[in-house]
Amino acid sequence: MTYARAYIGLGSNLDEPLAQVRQAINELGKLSLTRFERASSLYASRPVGPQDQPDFVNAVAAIDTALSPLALLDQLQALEQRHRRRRLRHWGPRTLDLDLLLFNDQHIDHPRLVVPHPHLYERAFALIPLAELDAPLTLFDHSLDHWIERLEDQGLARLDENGSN
Ligand code: ROI
Repeated sequence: MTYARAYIGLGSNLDEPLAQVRQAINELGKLSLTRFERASSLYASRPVGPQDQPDFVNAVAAIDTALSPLALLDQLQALEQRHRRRRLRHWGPRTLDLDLLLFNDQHIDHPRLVVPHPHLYERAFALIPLAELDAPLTLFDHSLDHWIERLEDQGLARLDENGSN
C-alpha cells in the first residue's frame, strides 16, 4: 500500500472550539487506511473575513493516508457532520471546519477539491501551524517562511496545553 502525506487544517469558533478541535484531532487518528502522524499546537486567531464573530481555535494535523484525495475529503466531511457542523453564513461562524491543505506535492483542480488549498499562502492560522509541523515544506515554489514573512498581523496566538495564551 502506498501512503500519501496529507495536512489537514482544523478550525472552530462555536460550541467550545477548544474541545471541538482537540476531539477532531483525535478522530483523525481513527480514519480508515490512515495513520496519524502529529498535530501542531493549538492557536487562537482573530476571524479572517467578517469580524463580528468569535475568535477561532486553529491547528494543523499531519496524516499518512492510503485514501485517494476525494475519499479523504468524504471522510473529513463525514467527520464535520458528526460534530453537527453548523455554518451560519458564508465565511461566518462554524462548529468545525476541516480543510485538506496539502496532499503530497499534488496539484488537484476538481469541482469538489482544490489542492494546495487556494487560500493557504495568505492565512496565518494555517501557515504558522504548518511550519511548526514541517518547516522545510514548499508552497507554490517558495518556502513557508517566504509566505509567512509577507503576512499582515492576523492576531494569531499559540495556546498552551490548558488552552490559555
Ligand atoms: N478565520 C480564522 N481565524 N480561522 C478560521 O479557521 C477561519 N475559517 C474560515 C473563515 C471564516 C474564512 N475565517 C477564519 O472559514
